Amino acid sequence: MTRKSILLFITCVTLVAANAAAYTYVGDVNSDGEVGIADVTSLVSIVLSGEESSNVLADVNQDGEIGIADVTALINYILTNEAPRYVALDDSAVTENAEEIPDDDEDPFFNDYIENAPFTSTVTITYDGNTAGFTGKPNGVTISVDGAHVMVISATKNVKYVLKGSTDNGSFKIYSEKKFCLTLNGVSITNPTGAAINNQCGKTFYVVLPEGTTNYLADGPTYTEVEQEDQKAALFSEGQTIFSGKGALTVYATGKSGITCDDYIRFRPGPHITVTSTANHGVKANDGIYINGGVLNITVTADAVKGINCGGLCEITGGRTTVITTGAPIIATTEVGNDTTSCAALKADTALVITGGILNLKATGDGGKGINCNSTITKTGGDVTVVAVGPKITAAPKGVKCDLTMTVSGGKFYTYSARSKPLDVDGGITVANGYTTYKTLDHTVQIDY
Ligand SMILES: [Ca+2]
Ligand SMILES: [Ca+2]
Ligand SMILES: [Ca+2]
Repeated sequence: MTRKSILLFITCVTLVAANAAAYTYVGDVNSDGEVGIADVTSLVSIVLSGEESSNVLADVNQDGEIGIADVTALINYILTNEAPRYVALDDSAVTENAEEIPDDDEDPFFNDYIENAPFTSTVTITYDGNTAGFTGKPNGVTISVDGAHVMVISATKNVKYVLKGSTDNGSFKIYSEKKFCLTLNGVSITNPTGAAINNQCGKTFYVVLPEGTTNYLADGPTYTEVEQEDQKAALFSEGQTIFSGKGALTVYATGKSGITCDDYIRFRPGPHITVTSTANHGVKANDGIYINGGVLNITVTADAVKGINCGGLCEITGGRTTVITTGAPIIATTEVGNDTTSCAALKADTALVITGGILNLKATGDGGKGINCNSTITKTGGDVTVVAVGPKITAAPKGVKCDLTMTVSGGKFYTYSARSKPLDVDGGITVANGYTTYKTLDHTVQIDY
């Protein structure tokens, strides 16, 4: 069968879709799945009562308070049929895809799967306040402990390091000649002067979160730098970093980014990972980000930062990823004029490919974008919701900005911008046959079926 594609022009209104009950809409004050006059009645009664309300959908203009301005905003949404979807962090369970684990060692990603990497010796490191201890050190591994700061130097193969306990002034730093496994077995590490985890090994780095464990990693506001060494995040790795397991990890960064890798990052199905940075990016990788599953909640609040910042292929095949970014642009004056860098929930320097999973993105700052892609966007599946609700002061808060072409041949796609273009694709959009529902209003573009 030939796949006949049709072009969707943003100016062309084909069909106006009813708000699907599967999504939550700002202004649905009575939570009946649609935004209508009944919500005005509910909202007015909240406003008139003068009492505090925890109903986040009643804060229609999303300014953090509920008042008469929200009634005006709600009526406007009803008149234009353009209430935006409500995007919030979501730690509930997600339906995961079955994983295909490559068993051919010629497969380029064979080494991403810990199932293909036997670990024959285990070092257990236990943090306890201002101290740390270890057991099980094999030959070829040197461990030095300074307070609760642990440094490992290893030339040995097949070593697994298991971290547990808690410290407010500690870290785990490793130089290894071989790939290794780091199991976070209910550990809490805050390093006030640098990364909580600092992996200087360029080989595969397996981060395993065992089911039932909760883990916490935090940096501090000021890093003590080491010359000719990178230390870019609360969890930093030189080598490709693979997250697996069914446990939970919270990363809280106030000095730099949350998770940064100078190679690529893969999130396998299973983990619940929450990343917050008040200083820089949420998750950044130089060579690629693969989200195959898990629950990923990212919040970034700083100027010009990105929730997900990907220097290589960004591929989303499963799981549920939610990103909320807040921050103003940074304007640099150059010889040719001003260069403005805005926040984005997801920034892709090369191709963005979405084949499955749920992706919920929200940008709230001046000029903050949902997706900013320097290359092509290819969407063959998955459910994508993007809202840009920030003001347009020095930059345009676009929902999706794509420098090349965008192709949609599967899944659902929704983008909203309160004060700029919801969808701005320089090279044109191609939507495959079979899509029956398009909604293209002033602030909303929806490609659905
Ligand atoms: Ca309603
Ligand atoms: Ca409000
Ligand atoms: Ca580096």
